[in-house]
Amino acid sequence: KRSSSTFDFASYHTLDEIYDWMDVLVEDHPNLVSKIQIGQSYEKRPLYVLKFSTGGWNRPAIWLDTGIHSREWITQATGVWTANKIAEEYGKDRSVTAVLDSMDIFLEIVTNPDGFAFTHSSNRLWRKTRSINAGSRCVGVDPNRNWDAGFGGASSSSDPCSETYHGPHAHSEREVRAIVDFIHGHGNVKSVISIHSYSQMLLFPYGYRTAPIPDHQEMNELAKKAVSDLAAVFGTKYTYGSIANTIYMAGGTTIDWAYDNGVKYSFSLELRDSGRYGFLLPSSQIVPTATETWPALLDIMVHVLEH
Ligand code: ING
Ligand code: ZN
Repeated sequence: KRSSSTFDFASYHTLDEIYDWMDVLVEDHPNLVSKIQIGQSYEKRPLYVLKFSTGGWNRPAIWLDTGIHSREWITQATGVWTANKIAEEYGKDRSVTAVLDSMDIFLEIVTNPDGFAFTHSSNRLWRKTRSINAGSRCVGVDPNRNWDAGFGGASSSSDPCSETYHGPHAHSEREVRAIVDFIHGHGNVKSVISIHSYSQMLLFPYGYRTAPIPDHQEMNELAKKAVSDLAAVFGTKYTYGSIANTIYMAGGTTIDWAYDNGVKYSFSLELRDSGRYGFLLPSSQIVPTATETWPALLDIMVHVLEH
């Protein structure tokens, strides 16, 4: 019988392998995990989200996404490991159990499946979606510049050939629109954690302006604790702070949109490494990366639960 826990978490996998594994995880934990489809990609692939829930109706929720930039393979791999960890630790780990006794967790592992398929078939370093741009030979939109928050601002381009092309209008990409509709439709999402690589950072709004958010101090303290607990595992150092102050100003990003749409605890992680391997992080670092990220994610989830 296939089992979700005997999957090879220490290797990178294709889209089909990850989608098949999601079904096995659901089979193994039918009272905790379900799979929902929130939409379709530009190339008509299903957009799947794992829902971790112990019941209730429309409980306060935490949204996690990995792989919105398809070449950031450590993020989808960390998403798989984390999904398995949540399922295994419920009823064992006190924090996971407390979180899931009151809240739901939604996790979209392959947030940009067209791009991810393309990184396997054609171009390992593909970042964007795969939508065709009218009047251009260049393909794709940067899905972390496509959100309706400072859309068209800093570090985004109106050139369809750019890696940071913001798209023809906000939420033009189905992969982005599906999340917007899901979060609005849900109405009770308290936290969005959008996971990228690489640079080893924990970021919070804003990216489209330099002024601090009203919740800056609380977010900064939470981020400080999260990176400290991450570093305690293997000594990996993360910097933290607002997007604009820590990495660069950027318009149209996921977490600025989430924050401006009522999701107070909006964070982005930039996972390993700090540039030696970059997007081509060796698979031997998957389990260590996911393992050290876990306490940081739990810190945020427990803080959300308690506030
Ligand atoms: N870097 C991010 C980018 O989209 C980032 C940096 C992350 C900005 C989160 C805003 C929010 O430019 C990578 N590597 O994707
Ligand atoms: Zn990214």
